[in-house]
Amino acid sequence: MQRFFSPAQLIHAPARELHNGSFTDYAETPARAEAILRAIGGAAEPADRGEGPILAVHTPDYVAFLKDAARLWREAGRPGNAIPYAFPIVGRRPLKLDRIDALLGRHGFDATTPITPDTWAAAYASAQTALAATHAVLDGQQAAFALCRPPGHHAGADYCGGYCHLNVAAIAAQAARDAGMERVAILDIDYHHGNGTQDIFWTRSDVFYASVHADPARDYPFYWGHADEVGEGEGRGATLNLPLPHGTTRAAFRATQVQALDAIAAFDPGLLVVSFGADTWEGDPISRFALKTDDYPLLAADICDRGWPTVIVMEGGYAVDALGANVAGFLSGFDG
Ligand code: SP5
Ligand code: ZN
Repeated sequence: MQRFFSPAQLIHAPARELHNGSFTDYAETPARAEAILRAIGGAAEPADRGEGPILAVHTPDYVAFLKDAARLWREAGRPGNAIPYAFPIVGRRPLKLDRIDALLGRHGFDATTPITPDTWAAAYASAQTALAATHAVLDGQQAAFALCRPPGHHAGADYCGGYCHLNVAAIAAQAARDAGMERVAILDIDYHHGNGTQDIFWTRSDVFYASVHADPARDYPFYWGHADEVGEGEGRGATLNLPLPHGTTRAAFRATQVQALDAIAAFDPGLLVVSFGADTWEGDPISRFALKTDDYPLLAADICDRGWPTVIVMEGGYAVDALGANVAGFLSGFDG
């Protein structure tokens, strides 16, 4: 399987994140990507396809914000990385404020996603990596892997959050649509619900979004991913949420993924994007499922067996020492 990664993705390295009321080490570290890269034996550098495919998903205001935020933060006299502290909760007017703290809250939904002077360049490279894998599949490969990092599925059209800045799965899916693929499906099997991906395609019938994730009644991102969220307008029925309880092991996860795959089969996509997170692993430091390393090849084979041309993009997974084996194991399920 072709694999893509750009070294520029490593330069985003926030020092700390707000966690349970204190600052702790940032969980989404460059070491994650390095561990995966070692385990899969390297990856090809993506071509640069420019900002067009990013702006096909994200708003110009938001892209400008990602580029400017670290500079505005520094100009306001702040040390360290930019982090929001005030948020315009649902119902606030869309004011044209330019104060850095107002912008951070307007374009971010949590305080765990710091922006550094290198965030834009790394997120841009992560998006190019997703696009390279997408074009490999559009050009005839059966499957390709994008070692995306920073990840993407918590990022919406105009907001960041959950360690995500640009929604790489959405950028991949939209690029496939723009290349003429009529129906594209996204299967999200990260531990967390992909709220950004859901929001981006919420009212659309051409991109089906199915997610297996920790019940948001108990777990981040809380406000999205409940089973009764099915899309709206033309998108009604093109969103499928399958929440699972803490402690979920292989049998329940696999059966639920089959449910998602059956719904995707009914949609009949020409291309599948898999948002793959290894934070479903039993030892993940911030998650509460109990999948084993041996489960990943099997879960991947269930996806592979459906026969859809498949782009795999990397999302979460924070047990750095186990990450390489878990990701390499998942990819091996596509080689069978
Ligand atoms: C892509 C992805 O998996 N994002 C996950 C975001 C989860 N954020 C909420 C949990 C924050 C836990 N912070 C742990 C800090 C450890 N130092
Ligand atoms: Zn996750």
